Amino acid sequence: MTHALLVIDVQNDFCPGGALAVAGGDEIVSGINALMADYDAVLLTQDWHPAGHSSFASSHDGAAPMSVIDFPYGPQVLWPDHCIQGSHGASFHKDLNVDRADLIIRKGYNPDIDSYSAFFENDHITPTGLEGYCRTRGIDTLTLVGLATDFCVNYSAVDAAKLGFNVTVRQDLCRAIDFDGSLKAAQDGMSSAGVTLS
Ligand code: VGL
Ligand code: ZN
Repeated sequence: MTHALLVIDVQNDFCPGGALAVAGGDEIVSGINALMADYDAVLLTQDWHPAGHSSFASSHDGAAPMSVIDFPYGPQVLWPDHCIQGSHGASFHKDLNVDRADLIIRKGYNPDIDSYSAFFENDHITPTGLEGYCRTRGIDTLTLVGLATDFCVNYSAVDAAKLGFNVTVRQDLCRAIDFDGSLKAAQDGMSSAGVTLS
């Protein structure tokens, strides 16, 4: 077994004070750092949007942040502007042990498609390349931590399970947006996909 720790989006914009702050987002950083030594590989994701990204409410006339509209690939939540490439908000939390990471994979750079999952963009077709990286390194088991439980962690965990990886989500080292029942829906979806929730 080759076991990787996949750390999802521990970035300033998802921490208190950020543009899309997740309550308690900064509380998980020291626990994540402490886990890193136990894994064969540490992989980080970084949400990385161009200014004017199509998932931003500000890109749609009159649309309120957190409203939902139909995109060619299905319903899409319209977010406040966040994680703009090169911005402070897109940077990792200052205490995250980035030096331990073997890989930093960026996602959400395609202006027309959002990308919650570390493996596929929200069209569920366009790969990020992470699957190939994991397979060529012989990584077969993934433990996920990070932000947000109900969006990027959830989508990443479900995709990983569908791809055949053994997947565990450490919920104590994740925090949720919990928008409109999204946390419960995510937990149910992850369980059905065969993800171990611990
Ligand atoms: C995320 C919403 C938009 C996340 C990223 O990291 O969960 N959520 N972009
Ligand atoms: Zn985003």
